[in-house]
Amino acid sequence: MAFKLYNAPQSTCSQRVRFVLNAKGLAFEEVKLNLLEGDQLKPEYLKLNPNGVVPTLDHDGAIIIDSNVITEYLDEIAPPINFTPQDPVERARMRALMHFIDEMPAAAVRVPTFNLAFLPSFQKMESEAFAAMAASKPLRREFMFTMGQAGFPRHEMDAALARLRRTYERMDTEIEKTGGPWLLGECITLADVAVMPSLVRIHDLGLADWQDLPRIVTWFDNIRAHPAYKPTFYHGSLLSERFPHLRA
Ligand SMILES: N[C@@H](CCC(=O)N[C@@H](CS)C(=O)NCC(=O)O)C(=O)O
Repeated sequence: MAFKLYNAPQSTCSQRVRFVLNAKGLAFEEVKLNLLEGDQLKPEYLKLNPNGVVPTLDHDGAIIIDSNVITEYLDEIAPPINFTPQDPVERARMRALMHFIDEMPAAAVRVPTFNLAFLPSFQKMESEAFAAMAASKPLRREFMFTMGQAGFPRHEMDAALARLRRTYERMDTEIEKTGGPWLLGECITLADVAVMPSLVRIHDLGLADWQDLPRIVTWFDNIRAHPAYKPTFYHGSLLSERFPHLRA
């Protein structure tokens, strides 16, 4: 089996897939796209992924897109290390959480990410070049225009951080219900993998506000101690490692 992963080191969606590949011990060739330079919008890449986003998995020529779809695919084709419960009801719970995660933290985390890390690069662009780049994004056109070159206003940042806070509270409730330490109980699942990069990102941006939720503190320690964590977050995967202004 040959795997080629089109992705970006700092991309939270890519980090989900790298984590599962690493956990399963599957060797993969990594094609790194420069998202700020628009590699994801080039015609040859759009043929693979018409959404113009990473990640994209090429498995022996079969093209699979969307990070949660890719992680489920990997779990189906590459046992025995498994991130999906056997019981259909538990499996449904995991998938419901994955939908919640894509709708809430995965979407919300883009606001502080773009405002704090990427905005300075966009502010250096001529306004016409910025508008053309934003307009060329199949999935994120409106997001880019809403941000503009002035950045998201304070109330959008606050709303995004509130949605993230509600995510930690929801995770806390799930862990309390199942007995933890993972979201669905004793075993780590794709739901934990799906939410992990959002918490890592918020922590890296210095915005983590879950210290009053000990179950989340433990969950975060546990996921960072997982053997797949280090190879997934190689140097350059954290925004603070790539953007010196974040460290200042
Ligand atoms: N639902 C997609 C979302 C992928 C996505 O938003 N990827 C981001 C990086 S995490 C991206 O490629 N952004 C490029 C851009 O905004 O132009 C997935 O989970 O794969």
